Amino acid sequence: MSAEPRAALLREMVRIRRFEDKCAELYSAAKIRGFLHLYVGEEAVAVGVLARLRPDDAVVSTYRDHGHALARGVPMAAVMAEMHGKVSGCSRGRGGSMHLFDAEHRFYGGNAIVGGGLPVAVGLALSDAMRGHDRITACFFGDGAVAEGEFHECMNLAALWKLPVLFCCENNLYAMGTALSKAQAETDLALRAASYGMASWPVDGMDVLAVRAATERATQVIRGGGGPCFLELHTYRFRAHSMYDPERYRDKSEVERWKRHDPIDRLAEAMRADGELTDAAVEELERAVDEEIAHAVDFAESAPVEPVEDLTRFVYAERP
Ligand SMILES: Cc1ncc(C[n+]2csc(CCOP(=O)(O)OP(=O)(O)O)c2C)c(N)n1
Ligand SMILES: [Mg+2]
Repeated sequence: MSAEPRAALLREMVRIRRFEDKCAELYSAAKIRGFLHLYVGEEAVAVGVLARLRPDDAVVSTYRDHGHALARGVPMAAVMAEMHGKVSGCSRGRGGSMHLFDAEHRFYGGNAIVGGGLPVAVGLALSDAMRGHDRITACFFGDGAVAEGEFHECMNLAALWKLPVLFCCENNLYAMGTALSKAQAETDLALRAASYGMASWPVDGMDVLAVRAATERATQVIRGGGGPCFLELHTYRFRAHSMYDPERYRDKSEVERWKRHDPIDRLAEAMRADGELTDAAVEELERAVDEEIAHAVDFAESAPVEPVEDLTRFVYAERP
């Protein structure tokens, strides 16, 4: 792979990482409220998958949705304003961190319900199939969602009707404080997906190039009419489940071990080894990203809140 796309993947992962570091800081300062689930450590998944989707494909996310939204192209300022609950946010400040939404980018939302995005994704794909659109819906969800009944209903219908869904299972080994092996009898999630009769395979989710290549292969199958595909992306969150989690369920040494596979360092090291990345280029990248973040924070802090008289709007669809 040439230097240019690798630089773009690196830039996107650094953008997500530094954006979320800023969010954690703003949360501690009570500028951002509600729940906050960070994606730190898992950036290669969103960036690698979304690098191979087309603008007219659809994306469905989880409550850990900042990385998916940014990698999809939802403007950072609109995401930051949403985190602040401001009307200029991508969901008019009504959703917050867990409910980023942007129809223009076909980003059909974060979702606070574990597994809740799966039926939305299958419905979007069914709609595309019925209308004859050559479009894919990528659906991100965690290992925890595999224990939900709707997961199995969705896998079955998508396979039965050969719907164009790319199932992206972010297996970070934990659902809140419960280890996968303590909750699920069969922990090979790609194997379980295969039992529904769809192409599925495990992927090193800490390697953005591997994720990108697997997505390329899966989208070829789906666009070729082969029905849905399932990627089990092995990844790890470096930070707590949410900002309230004391992390008593895992050893610090386990976290440190996974940090040695940091997806950003891994790509940067490969690029350095090939003479594609210098210290000066890293500095410039971080400076540009920090400038974008500072602009997003200014935009969010100075944006207005929803006027009180609008508070009952959007509960039901408005008549034209
Ligand atoms: C239907 C439902 N059950 C329980 C919860 C509470 N809950 C919030 S996050 C979570 C863990 C989900 O873990 P996973 O799907 O692996 O995603 P991760 O947080 O690891 O990204 C649970 C059980 C919920 N939000 N929705
Ligand atoms: Mg998980």
